[in-house]
Amino acid sequence: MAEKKPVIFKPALLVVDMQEDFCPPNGSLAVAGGRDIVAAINHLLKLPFALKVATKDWHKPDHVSFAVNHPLPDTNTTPSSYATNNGTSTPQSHPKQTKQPFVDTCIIRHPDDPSQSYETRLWPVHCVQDSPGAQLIPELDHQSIHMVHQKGTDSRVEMYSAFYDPLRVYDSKLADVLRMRGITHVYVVGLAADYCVKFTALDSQAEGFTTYIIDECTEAVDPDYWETQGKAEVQAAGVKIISVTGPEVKR
Ligand code: VGL
Ligand code: ZN
Repeated sequence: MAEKKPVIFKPALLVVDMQEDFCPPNGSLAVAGGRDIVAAINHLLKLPFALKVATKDWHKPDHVSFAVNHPLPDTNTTPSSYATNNGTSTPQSHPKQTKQPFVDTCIIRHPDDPSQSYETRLWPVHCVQDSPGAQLIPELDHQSIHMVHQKGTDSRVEMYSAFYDPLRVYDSKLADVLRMRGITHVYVVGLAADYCVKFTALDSQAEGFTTYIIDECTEAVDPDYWETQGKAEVQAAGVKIISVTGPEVKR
């Protein structure tokens, strides 16, 4: 018989990026159905998780993931023609062209070791610190949240995970927070399934927490990718995708 282990179960709920910019109707990076998962999340927030954390994507205006921060080489004018505007108020002859959100990508390099790099998708401006779009949606049960945890604050790196960026240039110390409180299991919900929820769950599992994504409490930017590939990717890493609806129990 297997040796008996002591029962330790101290679950945390991570509510990822339930912010205006990720929700219809006005979010700059709105995920379809993003607002509709809040009722199920609020149900979970009423339960006695040992720790309930809401994360916020919290970018400065110069964040590397904003497509507008990636100018294209100018083809119509000489490079100096609108760079400084010569100190006058003459309007620019044409707007500066930049990379396009959702379609273009950029390469991000480790600031101290350029040999380490990754390619990442570019986005519309979203979740700028203290802007209305960065606020948690008002429908969320704010009273039940113990702690708000900011991510994406280092403009040099993309940070989908609430723990750290892919090259660990920036570490939000979330793993320390969870360990300090003796958390054993982590339940991840929120937006978006295929980006911040996915990478937060992968890092949580890798940090040693038994990690779950709750299916009804997340929505994807690209639902087709999430259903056909994304779920299998996180499951292959040990993350469990669970459902909190039904069966109809007879009472
Ligand atoms: C997210 C894209 C860019 C997310 C954050 O919260 O899933 N997606 N920044
Ligand atoms: Zn972001």
